[in-house]
Amino acid sequence: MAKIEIKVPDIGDFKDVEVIEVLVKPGDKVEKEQSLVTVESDKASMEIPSSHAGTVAEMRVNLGDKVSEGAVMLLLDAGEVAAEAAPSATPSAAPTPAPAPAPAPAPASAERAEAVPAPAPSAPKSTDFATEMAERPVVAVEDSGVKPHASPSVRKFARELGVDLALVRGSGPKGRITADDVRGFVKGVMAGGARPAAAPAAAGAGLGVLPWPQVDFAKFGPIERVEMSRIKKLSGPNLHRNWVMIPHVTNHEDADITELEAFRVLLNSENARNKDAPKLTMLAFLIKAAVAALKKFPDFNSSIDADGTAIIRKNYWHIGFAADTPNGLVVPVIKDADKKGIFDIAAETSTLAAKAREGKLSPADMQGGTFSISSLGGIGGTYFTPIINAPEVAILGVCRSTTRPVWDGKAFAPRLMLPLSLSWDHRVVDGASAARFNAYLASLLADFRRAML
Ligand code: CAO
Repeated sequence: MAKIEIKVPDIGDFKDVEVIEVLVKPGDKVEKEQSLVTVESDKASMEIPSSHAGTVAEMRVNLGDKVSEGAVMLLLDAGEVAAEAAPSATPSAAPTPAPAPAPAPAPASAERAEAVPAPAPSAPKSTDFATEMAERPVVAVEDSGVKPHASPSVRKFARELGVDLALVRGSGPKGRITADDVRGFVKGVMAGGARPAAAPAAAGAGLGVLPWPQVDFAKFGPIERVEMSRIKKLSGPNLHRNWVMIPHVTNHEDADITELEAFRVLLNSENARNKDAPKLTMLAFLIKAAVAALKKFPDFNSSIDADGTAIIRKNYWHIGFAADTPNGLVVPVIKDADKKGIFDIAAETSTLAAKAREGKLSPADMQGGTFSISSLGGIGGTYFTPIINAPEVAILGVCRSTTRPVWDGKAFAPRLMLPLSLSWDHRVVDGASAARFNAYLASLLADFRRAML
């Protein structure tokens, strides 16, 4: 029987990366594209699939080994399937996959999303191995310490069981959560035992809520089943966790942006003939103003430490902004927004928003955020309650500005008012600070010269 060497394909930036999980053993039957091992760099982890179907004859990698493209992972007795795939008598020769395309885009990071979904769920499902590689979720490893440490397959397993990994104590190396830990957790919950606490908010009893209603909707009328996009499937559990685990409060405020909007329109009209000048958006001013407010109120630019006993203030200001895409919500991040001018920020938000819509954001585009802004100003609405993008502790929601009569002490004057909604984590911030933050932010937008101070 032909033995085929199954090698590590082109996995982009993953070079000399550690094997953190071996998912098969000699004698196992594997399907083409079944995951064989998980590798992890300092930034992310990825499962490597098999390029062929067959039976594992011999493992060539062990836990802890370092591998790069071309390393032989295992030998496969490929039988007839392989004979067809590799008609030359040469043993080995897993096909060399084409270079993996751009890194899998878009974790819907209203979490530093755990898994980064690949784009374009509407595209026909590819059977091409290289494309499959590119579509595999890359799991971003966050540096906050809050994120549970687990391989993609364990995350998938936990998702299937509806287990929040933040609640599971990892028994693997460096506290990594294994599949057995997830099983043990489920058994513990089913037996009514105490939950093993891991994350700061994990202690305490379960929510004890009723099971989700199971309804046969077709009994009541015609229905249509629409599969969720990958981004939605991945962002949903993150949003749910953030909503359930963070004690959210939202403060609302109105900012008088009459002068700022006039200034923005003036600058855009001055630059109308300059093709290289980016269009200035209110979002760019908001990002700059938010940085100034975060500098004045540093607790809003922080995260809770993994053990829940300290606040990690960040002396960098990376501002995420929610971008609406055909496949769902993603949050690209403007890094070092404090060091950039308004025109640069406007250009970067425009580039990142376009990449988001095309499903081309890389994991790096969405990592490291310290505070987020969700602007619905181009769409409408008055106020809303944005969900905090953990492990951040606050998020600013912005709605459509409207001209309203505002009392100036002597008379009503028409003023352009921008509704701001700040959601904040009550474990870190209190209501008075939030009100001060909002009032300060509004004062900056009312007189933008103050943002330069
Ligand atoms: N008030 C009034 N008008 C506003 C405004 C505001 N607060 N914000 C933007 N506008 C106007 C813009 O000036 C622009 O008008 P013109 O074309 O006449 O100049 C128009 O609305 C469209 O703006 P935009 O939304 O395309 O651009 P933006 O820079 O303001 O926002 C982006 C970019 C990426 C934030 C936006 O496209 C987007 O995706 N928003 C949705 C975010 C979202 O889904 N949040 C919800 C998260 S919770 O599910």
